[in-house]
Amino acid sequence: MAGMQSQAATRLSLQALANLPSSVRKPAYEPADTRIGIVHLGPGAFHRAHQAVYLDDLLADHPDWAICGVSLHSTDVRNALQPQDGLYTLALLGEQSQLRVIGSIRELLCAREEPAAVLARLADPAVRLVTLTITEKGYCLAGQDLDVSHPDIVHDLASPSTPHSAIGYLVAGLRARRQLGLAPYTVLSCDNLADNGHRLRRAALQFAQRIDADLAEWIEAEVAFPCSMVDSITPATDDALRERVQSELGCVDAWPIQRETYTQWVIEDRFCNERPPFECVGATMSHDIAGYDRAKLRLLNGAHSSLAYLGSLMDLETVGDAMSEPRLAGFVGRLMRESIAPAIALPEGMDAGAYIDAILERFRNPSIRHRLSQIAWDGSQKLPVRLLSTIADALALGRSIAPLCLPIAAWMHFVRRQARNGVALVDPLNEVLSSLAVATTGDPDGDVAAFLQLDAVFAPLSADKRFMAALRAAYAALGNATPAAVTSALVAVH
Ligand code: CS2
Repeated sequence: MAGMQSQAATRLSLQALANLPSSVRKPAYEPADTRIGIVHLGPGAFHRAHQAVYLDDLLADHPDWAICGVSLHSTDVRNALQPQDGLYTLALLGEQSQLRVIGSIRELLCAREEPAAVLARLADPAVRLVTLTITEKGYCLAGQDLDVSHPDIVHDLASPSTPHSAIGYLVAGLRARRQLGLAPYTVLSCDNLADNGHRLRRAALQFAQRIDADLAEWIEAEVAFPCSMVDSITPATDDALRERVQSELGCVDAWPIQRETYTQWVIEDRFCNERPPFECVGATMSHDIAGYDRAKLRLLNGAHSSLAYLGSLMDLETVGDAMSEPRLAGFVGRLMRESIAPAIALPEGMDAGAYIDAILERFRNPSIRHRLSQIAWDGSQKLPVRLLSTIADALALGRSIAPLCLPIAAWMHFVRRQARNGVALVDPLNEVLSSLAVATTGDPDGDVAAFLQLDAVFAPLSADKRFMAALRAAYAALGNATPAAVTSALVAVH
């Protein structure tokens, strides 16, 4: 027993790898022998559960594509992983759950504390690719354009050599490379935004134009911003995972992560510098990914957000719980089949029915506890790309939008409930939303009109009379938003 206790206190590290039990899969290469070829902005759980795993598969044969993970503001990831030589454990949650140690992140930086080191990496000729998972809010967009009133952008435009935002860093790095006569890196967005590469390119160009017109021209001509679609359900780390990992590894991992076994990465094959042979490790290289990203965002993520807000009002805790509620599960299945799929142009050859069935099966995965509260974060950023864009397309096609408005109305009730209970929202618009919600009275006309003032969320739909009427009806149908009232609304809507 004494031996076990002292082992349990050991930290995961390169040295500890040799002593891990054989049931735990380890990197098939010497992490110390790899070289950094990618800078990744935003090495949170999703990146570490998804892209870093594809690279971990690749490094054995292609050792010059290791990752430098850069957090823009928080020191948490660096402080957790640096003492572990960048190693961390991934739990794959399926019928047979497996633990795997990932070694592809070889350097961790926090830009706020080490800006010079980040800029030096971006200017390193061995870095040929910059990838990003900074979530919707990290793009600092207002609609399709760069939000030049965003405090980080205001700062970066005034001091472009000491940026705060991801856009500021991307452009500062490109500027340095141009000055040094180096080829630019490709910029690959891996966030849940339709046309993510195009949006990022537009924002970067708008930023560059304001600081240096020649640089903007160079970026426009020389830099590729391919789009990509990423998919893997990644529930946040909890104590149960930490304990399981510690007991199976026999050593401490400060920040293990977990995800379902399913994973998909579709990448537009348009790079301006060398790229890793992603196709060798299961990613799909494509010349046109538009369609894949829309289908995934609007079907999977649209359904997820619907479950999150409706399910939270029903006092349910996880996606699994929500899928066990026949009325809610039935509503979401119909929403995808009858309201979302017919309103989008699906990629050629995609069987919508099979795709939807597979998503519902993933949501029912009994090995996963994916909290609705996690999915409910950042609603103001997620709803426009996940559901409101489908509503706009459905209106253009003259289709009914009543079912699509129910989750939007549920979000409003959810925001209202959190404000009335004094629970802070996890959302960049938290303050605006809370003061708006506190002033609501429960009257559908007044409340919906107040929410529709939020241009950042509702433009360009806010003035559409059909949308206003359908949203008011959905808001009224949810009544006082108790579980019983939500259940009745779910039944009545279709
Ligand atoms: C989820 C996504 O948290 C959320 O908003 O909808 O993280 C979802 O699990 C992934 O996009 C699946 O690929």
